[in-house]
Amino acid sequence: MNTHTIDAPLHGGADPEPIRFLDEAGNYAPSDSAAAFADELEGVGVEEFKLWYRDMVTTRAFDTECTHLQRQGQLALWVPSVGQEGCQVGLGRASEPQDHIFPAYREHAVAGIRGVDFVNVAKLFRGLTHGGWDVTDPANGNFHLYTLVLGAQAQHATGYALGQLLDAKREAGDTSLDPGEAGTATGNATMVFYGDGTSSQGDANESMVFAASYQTPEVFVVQNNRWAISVPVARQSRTPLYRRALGFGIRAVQIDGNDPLAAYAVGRRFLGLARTGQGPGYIEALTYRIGAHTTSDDPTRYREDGELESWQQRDPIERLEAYLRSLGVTDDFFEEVRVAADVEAKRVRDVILTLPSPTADSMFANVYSEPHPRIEEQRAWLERYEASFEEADVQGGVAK
Ligand SMILES: Cc1ncc(C[n+]2csc(CCOP(=O)(O)OP(=O)(O)O)c2C)c(N)n1
Ligand SMILES: [Mg+2]
Repeated sequence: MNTHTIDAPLHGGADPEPIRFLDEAGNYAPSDSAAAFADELEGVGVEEFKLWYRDMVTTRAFDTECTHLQRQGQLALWVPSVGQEGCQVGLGRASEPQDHIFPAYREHAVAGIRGVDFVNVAKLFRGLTHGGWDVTDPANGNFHLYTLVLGAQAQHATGYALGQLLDAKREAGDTSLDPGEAGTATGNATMVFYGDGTSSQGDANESMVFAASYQTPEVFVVQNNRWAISVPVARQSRTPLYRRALGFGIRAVQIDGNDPLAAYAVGRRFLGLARTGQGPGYIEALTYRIGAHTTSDDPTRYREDGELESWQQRDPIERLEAYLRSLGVTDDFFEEVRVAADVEAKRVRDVILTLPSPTADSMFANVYSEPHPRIEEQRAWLERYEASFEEADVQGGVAK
C-alpha cells in the first residue's frame, strides 16, 4: 500500500525532470518535480548548508589524501568518491540516529556523518582490519561495513529492515512472524546504497521483491554515477533506473545527485514514510564518478574527455559554495573549512602510518559468533605452520 504516489508514468511517457532545488550554477531554482518535497526544507537554512558544505569538503580532502597514500604504496587500494559527495551528504544528513545504513564501498561522506572515524575507513584499505569498524559501537552510528560483493548489502539491508518491522510488531503485542499488512510504524528505517551497475545484480532485484511484498521500512539509494567500471549505464538498463523500482511497486524518484538539497528533501520524505509504516522507497541519484573506479583503474581508456569536463562543471561542492555565497557567506568561512579539512586529512595520514598490522590469527576471530571446531583446527594448523619456520631457522643456524 503506497499511500504516497509519485506522479510518474509506469509505462512509456515522459519522465519528470529530476528533482532539484539548486541549478547547476548554484541558484535556487527548484524544478517542478521538486515542489512536492519543498516542505522538507522548511526550517533548514544557512547553518545547515554550511555544515553540509563542510561535510563535502572534509570528505574530499580525506579522499584525495587516500589516493596519495595509495600512490605512495601506503594503501593497497583506494575507492574515490569525488563528485558524488552531494547526494551522499544530503542523504546522510537526512537520516536519524536510530536508522541503519548499509553502504557499498564509496560512501565515505555518509560514514563520516554517521560518526565513523575516517582512520577506520583508511585502515580497511591498508589491510589492517577484516571489517573496518565495530558496528555495535553506538559511536559508529549504525553504519554497517563496506560491502565489495555487489548487491549483497541490499539483501542485508532488506533482512535488517524486515527485522525492524517484526520488532515493532512484537512490541505492539503481535508476536506472529508474518509481517502482515503495511502500517506498523517502526520509528526507525534502513537505508542501503549501491550503484547503477549493481542495480542489475540478482541480489538487488530480489531485495526489492521482498521489500515490496513485506513493505519494509527501507530506502534504496542508487547512485547512478554513469559507469560500472568501464560499462556505461546505458548498457545496464533500457529504462531510467528508478522505473525499475516502480515495476516492483516501490515509490521511486530520480534526483539531481549533485544537489544536496534535493537529496536531503527526498531522503527526509522517504525515510519518514518508511519509519511510519508506509513502506519502502527508491531514490535514483544522477551523479558522476569524477575519478577512477579505483586506483587500479584508468578511466581515460573508456571515457571521453568532454564527458568528464561537463560533469566537472556540475561539481556539488562548487554548486553549494555558489549558493552559500548568494546567501552572504564570505571567504573567511570557505578558507576556514579548507584548512580544517586539510588538518583532518593529515591527521588520518599520521595515524594510519603508525598503526600495527593485525596478528595472523585475527582472521579466525569473527568467522562464527561462537567457537567452532573447524575454525579451531585451522587456527592450530596455522600456529604449527608458523612454528615450523622457527624450527627451520634454528636448524639452519639463523639467528632470529
Ligand atoms: C558480485 C560482484 N561482481 C563483480 C564485482 C566486480 N566489480 C567491482 S565494482 C564493479 C562495478 C560496480 O558498478 P556500480 O554498481 O555502478 O558502482 P560504482 O563502482 O560505480 O559506484 C564490479 C563489476 C564485484 N565486486 N562483485
Ligand atoms: Mg556506477
